[in-house]
Amino acid sequence: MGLENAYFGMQCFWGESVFAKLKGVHNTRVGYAGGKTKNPTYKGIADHTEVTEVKFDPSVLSYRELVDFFWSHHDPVGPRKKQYQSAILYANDEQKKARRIAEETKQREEKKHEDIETYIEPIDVFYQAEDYHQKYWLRCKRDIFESLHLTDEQVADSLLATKLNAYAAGYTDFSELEQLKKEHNLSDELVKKIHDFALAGGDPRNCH
Ligand code: MHO
Repeated sequence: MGLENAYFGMQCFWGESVFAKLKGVHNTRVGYAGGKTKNPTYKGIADHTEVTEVKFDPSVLSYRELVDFFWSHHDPVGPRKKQYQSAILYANDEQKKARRIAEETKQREEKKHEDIETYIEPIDVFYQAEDYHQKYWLRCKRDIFESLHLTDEQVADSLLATKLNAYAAGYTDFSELEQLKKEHNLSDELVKKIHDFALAGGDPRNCH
């Protein structure tokens, strides 16, 4: 299965959770990209933007669909500082072709709103952000998170963490939760907690 990565800046990268709603998304990770400074950190982000890396299966979900989803799930009107600037960072030739889609849709948006700040560039290096930023909303649900016993690597890089992070942010399509339960032997109690929490609307601004 040939998976691809796509990179988007949509303000605070804790919003990575939104991509897990899409079928065909296998993982999300957050990091810094779009600048020239080497080894940025959250406190020393320099000229980089907070970016979500979306790992997806192009036979299920097209890059064009992802770009449309990007436009409809954040506010591209700026100006903001570079850290939170809206951005499309394309990763390969196919996506470069799709760059035209990004630019055309940007022109369309510009007819509707002034000051669209979105920048469109090839990705150079994606610097993975600190562990505490990965799947932020899932980490916030300490009791659920701790009972999963995931390593930091599994948090940054697994379908389980990607989907559960969306439920922690209030996603309520539970059709995939049963499957995850089976695959990962999640207890009834844990699944009920995830379910109830998502139905309550998530708790994203009330962390720790
Ligand atoms: N401090 C802001 C943004 C965090 S994001 C990782 C907030 O609490 O929403 O830049």
